[in-house]
Amino acid sequence: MKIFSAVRPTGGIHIGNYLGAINQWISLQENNDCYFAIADLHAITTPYDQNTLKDKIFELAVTYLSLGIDPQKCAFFIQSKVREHTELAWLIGTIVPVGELQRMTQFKDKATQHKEYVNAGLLNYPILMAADILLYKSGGVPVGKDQKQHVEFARNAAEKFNKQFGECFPIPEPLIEEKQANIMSLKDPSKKMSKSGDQKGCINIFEEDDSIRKKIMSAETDTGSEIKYDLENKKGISNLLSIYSAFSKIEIPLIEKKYEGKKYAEFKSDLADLLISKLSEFKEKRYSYYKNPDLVYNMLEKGAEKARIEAKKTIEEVKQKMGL
Ligand code: LTN
Repeated sequence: MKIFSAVRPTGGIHIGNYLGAINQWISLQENNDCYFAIADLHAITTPYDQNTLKDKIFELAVTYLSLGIDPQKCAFFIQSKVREHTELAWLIGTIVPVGELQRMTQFKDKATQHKEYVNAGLLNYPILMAADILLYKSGGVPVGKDQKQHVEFARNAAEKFNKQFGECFPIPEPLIEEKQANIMSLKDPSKKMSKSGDQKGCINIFEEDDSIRKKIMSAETDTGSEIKYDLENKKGISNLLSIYSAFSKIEIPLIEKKYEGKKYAEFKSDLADLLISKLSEFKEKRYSYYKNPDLVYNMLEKGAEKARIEAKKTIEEVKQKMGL
């Protein structure tokens, strides 16, 4: 299946992000025709710093490559380097209703968050996203729940285009991983792990070893002493069990068995060892890419070349169908 997804270049990826979206991309690239983009054109619709945008894009590219995005298996590129994205966005913009754009929840949220910066690009964000997806005639779009409405918008646009100008686009499906482990804050296991505000509860994917150990050892646990998955009464231990399971690929009941009669501290110490060993591989890769930025930019350019081939074909077809 043809797959498209993208991520905005905002800093810092934590283990929750890794176990969520990124892992899904990494498994999809094995058996599908995947296009993965760094959505820099979307990033500029909210306030940003033009002096650091390039660094953020580079950091994101390095992060995804270090975690396992393989440019041999997918097209991994920077959105703005394939100009067909903006071209198709214009064309699609002429067939979608303004009312639908104004009703999008992300638009309303961001427009309230940044009252001084409600630009037309922010309103048109879903159009560009639909163009991203449709440009490759994608059938599947791995996204988080928050982006479902945007994929819905792309589906409507595709249907409308097909009806008005003749069959062209497959109707893309959102691929939302429902059974994904929800990784919670280590400090407050009733909240999602998040990099903003909650440094102690959050483990970055490139976190230093000492810091990983410290954060895991001081993670909030519950009263009692049993190492048992129980989301009602033992949120802290349950969260640590989820993390252990996700990184070791061992089912939770088997982990519970292994730690029967053992103390929290022993379990935590083993979990710290596990994370340190898993994340060390990512850190090594990151280091090697940072030493060789040309290699990274080369990979991204190769990805863009691959993407352009498909993109050009779609644009030609669309223009011809629209009578241009
Ligand atoms: N809006 C998305 C990023 C994004 C995207 C896309 C996702 C841009 N274009 C196309 C899926 C398909 C976000 O903020 N996560």
